[in-house]
Amino acid sequence: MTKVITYGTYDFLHEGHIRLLKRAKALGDYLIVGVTAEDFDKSRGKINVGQSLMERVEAIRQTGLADKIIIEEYEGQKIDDIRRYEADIFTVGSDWEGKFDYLNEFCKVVYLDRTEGISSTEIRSQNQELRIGLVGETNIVNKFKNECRFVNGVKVSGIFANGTGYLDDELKKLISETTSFEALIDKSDAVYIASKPSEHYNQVKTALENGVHVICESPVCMTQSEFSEVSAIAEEKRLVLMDGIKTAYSIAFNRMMLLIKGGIIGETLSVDTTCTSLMDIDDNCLPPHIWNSICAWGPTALLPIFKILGTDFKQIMKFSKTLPSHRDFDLFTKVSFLYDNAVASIKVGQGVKSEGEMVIAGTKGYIYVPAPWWKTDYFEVRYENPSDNRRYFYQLEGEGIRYEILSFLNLIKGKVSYNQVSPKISSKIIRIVEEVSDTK
Ligand code: C2G
Repeated sequence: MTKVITYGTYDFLHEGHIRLLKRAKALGDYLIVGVTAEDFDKSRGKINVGQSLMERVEAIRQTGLADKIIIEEYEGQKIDDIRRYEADIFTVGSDWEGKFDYLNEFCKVVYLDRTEGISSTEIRSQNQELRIGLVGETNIVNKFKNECRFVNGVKVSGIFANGTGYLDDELKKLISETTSFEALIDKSDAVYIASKPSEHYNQVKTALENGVHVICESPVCMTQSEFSEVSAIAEEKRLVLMDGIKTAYSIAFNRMMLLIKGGIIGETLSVDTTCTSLMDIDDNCLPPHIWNSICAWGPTALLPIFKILGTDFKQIMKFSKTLPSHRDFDLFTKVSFLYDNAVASIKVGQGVKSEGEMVIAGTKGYIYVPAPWWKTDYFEVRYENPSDNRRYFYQLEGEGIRYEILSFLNLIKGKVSYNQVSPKISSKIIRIVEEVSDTK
């Protein structure tokens, strides 16, 4: 019996896949098909897979072509599988020509012609073309636009900005095509709002009232009452209102949260985060695009605290250094939190420099995340006995913005219902922003 083995993602199974499987089957008597697991796809840069693993396995099963279906979960598994199942032939489409020659050491390698003119990417794009309008003039808008290219089925519909600010040439050209915020939402299914925090509420409300989904840089609003109002509109219109704290969508951060919930450091007793970026701030002429520290960094710094310890802190103590002539502009802020059984603190600053690290202390050990912790692809779990320490690395492309956009898309498509930044956390973040910005 000649055993043939092949692998694929098989997202939205199509004629190209099926032709490949038929020809693979014809190479022998027994066909093993490896279907890639989501995490394995993500680790090799395929973040857009639209169907779940089980949907893709079921589609392969229904072809009746596979004598055995296995799941491909890790780099190097092909060698293990060829040995385990005593495969005589490994085959894959010609788009991989040369990439698997090393398997010749274990079995015969055959590349079969790829079927031109059809691809999962194309099918995904047709399924879900989402037009996203951009709002704002800072560099983060450039990054967001560039990251949209990595998410299938998403395209930029235009940009509304107050001046060119820090926009790149591509976006500067686009500005003239959209004369107002209303004109932008008319040609968009969703908007990404990165304007000044003081403009968020009106823009978020207008977009939602016009049936447009919203992803907004945090803080989404400047007061809790404004936020509950826009949340109610989103709820009533069944629209997505997403708090755009990109750290929340990074793989490393989410794995870290799961490990903590699983007790890897025991009971968490303290969470300390620091986020600073020293900006050129002139008290006499404050550039409009520079946000104060609690708005620029507060949401990010608060996120792990509220995710790990919850939002029911008992007391807070705050210290801010503000600009002499702009009492609502904090150059540096420290906020300490007292919980029933834990403490926490944030240190944030646009006019100060410190070590941008995060330390999460527990009864069995602690987690250390080096600067810049908020866009990390790496963290350590450390114990009393250093030989027990563990290091974790996770892919983080483009500062994690593409994962944020994908989460937004999946929330809109209804593929996921869980928002990485819950309205409760968003609201508590806004409460802290209010407290710190309250200059009374
Ligand atoms: N394929 C094809 N014609 C197409 C599209 C895909 O022949 N129009 C082939 C691919 O060459 C591959 C198989 O169908 O052999 C599955 O393709 P994908 O689902 O895109 O997965 P891919 O990442 O290419 O799988 O490690 C090997 C990879 O897992 C191969």
